[in-house]
Amino acid sequence: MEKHGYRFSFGPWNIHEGADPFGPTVRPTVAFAAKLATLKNLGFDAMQFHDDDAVPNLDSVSPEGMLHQANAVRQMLEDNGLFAEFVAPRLWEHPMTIDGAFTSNDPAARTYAIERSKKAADIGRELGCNLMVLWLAREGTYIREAKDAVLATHRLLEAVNTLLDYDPELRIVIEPKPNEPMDLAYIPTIGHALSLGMQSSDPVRVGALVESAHAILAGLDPADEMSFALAFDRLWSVHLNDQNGLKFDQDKAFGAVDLRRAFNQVRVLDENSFWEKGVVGLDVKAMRTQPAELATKHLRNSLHTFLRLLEVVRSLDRAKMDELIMARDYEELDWLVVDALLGTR
Ligand code: GLO
Ligand code: MG
Repeated sequence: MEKHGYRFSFGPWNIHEGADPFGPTVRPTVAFAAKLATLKNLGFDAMQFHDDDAVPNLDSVSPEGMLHQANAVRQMLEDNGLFAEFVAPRLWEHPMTIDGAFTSNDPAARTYAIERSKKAADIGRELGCNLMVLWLAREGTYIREAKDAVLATHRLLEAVNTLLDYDPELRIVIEPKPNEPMDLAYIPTIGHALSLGMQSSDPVRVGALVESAHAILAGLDPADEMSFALAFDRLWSVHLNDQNGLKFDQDKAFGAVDLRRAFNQVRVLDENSFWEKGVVGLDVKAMRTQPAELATKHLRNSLHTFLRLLEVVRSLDRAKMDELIMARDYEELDWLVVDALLGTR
């Protein structure tokens, strides 16, 4: 589709070795440069980054070494006509973050989390992007009595404020998820993410990222979660994917489970000119059964599904829909949508 106006991204972790909690890797590691080439060849515009995707071994690199490495990555991006969408501090792998990062009961762990996030902000600056994603992976508990939830909420707010203060150009997007790796997380929905942002020291610099699967895991509709953030002009990124009900976070290709649910996400994004506001990001995993040379089709499929659904959205007969809404003939409206999704015979 020509002239759709959208820009697309995925993260290096979306081309992966295929390990799961019950089995080892099944594909070789792909070098960052090769992932970048795939990104470009598939028609994407931007790369998403964890801090250590840009600067491996971040915890043991000197500050100058960190900036030097980040700069080399920026050069690679520029050479390929690409850009960095965001940098996210990876606060869930280091032993210090075993019981959470900003909400850990251990003050040394909380300090580590703040210092690590400041490094992520510095890397972002060096990559030429001021967007930081906070996926609050371990900010929750395995048992509810382990932490004070009121205190944890204050600690999250304090962390957001510290980062806003550290870099006056930084914009933060909170990516909520209700569970996994924790039993229960403190910021499970967009409502939680946005209330935290509104309480911060600079609310215009805190927005949200909706991941389709995370909304579904919270028992919510991703398009409605997006709409809530759009209503306050706070939807600055999305992680499109799909999820087959309430189980582990599957990160299936966008639209692979429920095409109509995917259609409605594209519809609300397009009705609210999301192409002017942010990049359409994917967060999808290849099936473990795919051999290495075929393990990027989940990215291709997701992008194509978005573009095909965009065609459907833009071809809808809006006058007819308004008429049906006014007449409250929702069965006919239902058919109009289903018929459009089924395509021509
Ligand atoms: C996991 C999250 C994860 C984040 C990424 C960026 O469930 O979706 O993939 O999006 O680490 O912070
Ligand atoms: Mg995500």
